Amino acid sequence: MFDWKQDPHRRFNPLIREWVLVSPQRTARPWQGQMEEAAAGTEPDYDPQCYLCPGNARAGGARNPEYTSTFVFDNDFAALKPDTALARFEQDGLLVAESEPGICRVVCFSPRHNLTMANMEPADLRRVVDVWVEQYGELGAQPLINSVQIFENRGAMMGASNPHPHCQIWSNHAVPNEVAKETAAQQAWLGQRGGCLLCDYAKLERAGGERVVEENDSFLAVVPFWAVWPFETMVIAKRHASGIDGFTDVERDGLVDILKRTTSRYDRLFHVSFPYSMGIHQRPTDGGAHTEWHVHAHFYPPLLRSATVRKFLVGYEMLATPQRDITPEAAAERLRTV
Ligand code: H2U
Ligand code: ZN
Repeated sequence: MFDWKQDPHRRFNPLIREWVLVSPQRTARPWQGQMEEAAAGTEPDYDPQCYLCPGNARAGGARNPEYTSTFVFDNDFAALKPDTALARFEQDGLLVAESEPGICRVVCFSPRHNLTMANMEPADLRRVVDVWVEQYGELGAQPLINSVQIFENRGAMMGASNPHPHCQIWSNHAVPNEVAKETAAQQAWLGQRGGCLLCDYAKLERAGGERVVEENDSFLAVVPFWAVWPFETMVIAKRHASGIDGFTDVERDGLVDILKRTTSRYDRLFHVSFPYSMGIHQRPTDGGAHTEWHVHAHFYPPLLRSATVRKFLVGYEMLATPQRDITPEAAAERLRTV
């Protein structure tokens, strides 16, 4: 008899139409790596060296205003530039390149250097959500911008350059790989089943409850059935909306609530300010209605078994397919108990 809790199997991710290998039997294997607790960081309220704190100089020469809530600025070292001319190169179908115009911004969540989403006041985090909606609208309305990616790198382990609470927004002409895959999968689902993939998925997860970590009136946080990272979660809007601009006032507050609850659980799991990359996926801003699109956020945290022991996507995963040991059901259970 096959045991889904114990025996190796693969699971299908319908959002990107790729597989992940699950090997629960390996959670019993011996571990001889490090297990120490991370040093508890005590960051100050204000850091004179921080290029994001109010009033401080940035590396690019600009100086931040004495801002008191959120602060948005164009990235001084932007990966994309708005004045890039459209160009295409192709040789024998093998050498293909396209120019990529775009706009990159940085959003400071708070003037306070030592806060995180988990410990910000809900009203202050609500201001951040409002800024996300404003930026999505403003950037997406520009003719050259067809995709707006809001994302947060949290923690040195994920490459964040600074603990000051902030996120980045990269908006560009081409729809990036992950968003393109999710667009195609959601379009196909709508075409074949006549409904929304994530509305259907959210309904199924709410009915079962096994992978649900948090829930409020407007949102669900689940460890997806097809999760790759050990404690990966997906925050799904319960009501169908293609982007954050479709959220009501109540839903924006609901998003604040679910983000705070989910990141607080993360912090309690290994008693550390939990590192992750988080991003909001929503409809491309290419002028299409994109009714197939269902807005959601992904949390991809690297930690595996302690504050310092992380999962690597190497070896078989680089060459073949991603793999996990702890099942998504077991991960959800652990997150629910902290
Ligand atoms: P990360 O911590 O996620 O790397 O984001 C910080 C961003 O801030 C990064 O993209 C930008 C970097 O280019 N930055 C500035 O725009 N001005 C500065 O003075 C330093 C860093
Ligand atoms: Zn700071």
